[in-house]
Amino acid sequence: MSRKTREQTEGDVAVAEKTKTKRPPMYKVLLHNDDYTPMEFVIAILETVFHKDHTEAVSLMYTVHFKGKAVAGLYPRSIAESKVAKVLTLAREKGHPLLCTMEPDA
Ligand code: TYC
Repeated sequence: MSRKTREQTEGDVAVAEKTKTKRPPMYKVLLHNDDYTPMEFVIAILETVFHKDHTEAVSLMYTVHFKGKAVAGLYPRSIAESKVAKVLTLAREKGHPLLCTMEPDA
């Protein structure tokens, strides 16, 4: 059996620490379909909150409309929480029932 040198072990620790600091756990932010939120409002949310261009926003809105839900973005936890809160605040201000949730990525 071979044994690691101190340098190799320190290298492993450095790699582990680097991995931890550079790759936080990621969360999917999902938009859910409903029968009342206007399509144009969902498109505007995708453009303003999730920084999609207009073509991608329209496509994603239709994915939600026809399939029930879709991932609007993938973010570290605190950013995902902010996106969800922003979407819900904007939707409720306009009286729309739009649902936005987050879940761990895999
Ligand atoms: N189904 C809605 C309609 O027909 C549009 C819609 C799309 C609502 C996406 C929510 O996340 C949503 N007006």
